[in-house]
Amino acid sequence: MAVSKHATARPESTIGSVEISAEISEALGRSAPVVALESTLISHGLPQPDNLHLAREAEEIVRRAGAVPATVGVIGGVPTVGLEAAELELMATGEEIAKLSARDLALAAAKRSHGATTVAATAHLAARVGIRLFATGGLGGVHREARESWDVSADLATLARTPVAVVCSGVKSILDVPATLEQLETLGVSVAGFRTRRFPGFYLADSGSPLDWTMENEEEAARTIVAFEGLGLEGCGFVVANPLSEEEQLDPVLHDQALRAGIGELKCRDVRGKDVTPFLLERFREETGGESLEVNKRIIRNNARLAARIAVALAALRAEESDR
Ligand code: PSU
Ligand code: MN
Repeated sequence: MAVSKHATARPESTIGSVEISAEISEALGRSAPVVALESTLISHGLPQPDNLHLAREAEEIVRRAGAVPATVGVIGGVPTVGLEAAELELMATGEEIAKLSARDLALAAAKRSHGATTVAATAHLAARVGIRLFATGGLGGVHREARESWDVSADLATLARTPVAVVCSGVKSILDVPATLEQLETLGVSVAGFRTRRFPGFYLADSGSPLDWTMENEEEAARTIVAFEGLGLEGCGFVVANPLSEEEQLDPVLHDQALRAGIGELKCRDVRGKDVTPFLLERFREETGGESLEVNKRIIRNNARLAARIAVALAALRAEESDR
C-alpha cells in the first residue's frame, strides 16, 4: 500500500511540532475559511471501504461549501493537519492505527507511531494552528455506567480548554445524554442547537433533552464565535448541535432494539475503555442491518456542510470587522 513520504517521522521535523499542508497554511494566512475533520471516525468509527469514501466525501463537501478541509491525524508521530491522499488511505486501511486522544499525542510523537485523532485530539490540534471550526459525527460523553466505571470521554474536558467550535449531532444514545449535558455545563462549554431547542440524539433527531440556546443561521454562529473572543472566553469550546431531520433519522424502534442489544453485550463481554465506542458502533450496524451506518454517514456529511458554511460566515464577518 502506498504510504506517505513521511510515514516515518521526517528527520527535519522537530519532535512535537505540527505539520500543516501548504494549502491550509496559505488559507489560514489570509483568514480564509478552514474546517478541521477528525480521523478516529475513519479508523475506528466506520467499516471499510465506506470509511475512506466518506472521508473523501466530507472533504469534498467542505470544498463545495467554500472552505478548505483539514483532516487531522498523526503520521509517524507527527500531528498532521491536512492529510494527503495516501495518508488518508493509511488512516482508513492501516492495520495498527491507534486511537489517540489529546493525552496520547506526545507519547505517539516520541514513539513515531501512526494514529487517528479523536474529537479531543483533533480539537486541540485544530486550535493550535488557528482553525476555529471542526466537524464530526458525535462527541464522546459520559457513559451509562460512569457511576461505577468513571468512563467519561476526554472530549468533554478538552473542549473546556480549547477554542474551537465543534459541529456535531450530539452524542450517541449509547451514552448517558443528560449526564453529558450536565458535564458540559459544569465544564463551561457553550452548547447551542442549530435551528432546534432539543439536543440531538445522534442517530435520532431528538435525544429527549432540552437546550437553553438555539441559533437561527450560520451568521449567528459566526457572531457567537467572535463574541467569545471579545469576552475573554476565547479559551473555551463551543458545541453547535446539528440534528438530522426526522426523515433522515434512524427508525426509533430499530434504534431502541439495537441499543438494548449493544448495551447487553457490552456488559457480558466486558468491553472497556476506548474500545467501548467502536464496539457499540459496530454492534449497532449489525443490529440494524447496516441502516445505522447509512445514518452515521448522513450525519457526517450534514455536519461537514454546516461547519463549512459557518466558517465562510465567520471569514466574511471578520473581513467586515477589519474594514470598519
Ligand atoms: N462518535 C461517533 N463515532 C466516532 C466517535 C464518536 O459517532 O467514531 C469517536 C470520536 O473520535 C470521539 C471518540 O472523540 O469516538 C470518543 O471516544 P471515547 O468515548 O473513547 O472518548
Ligand atoms: Mn472512554
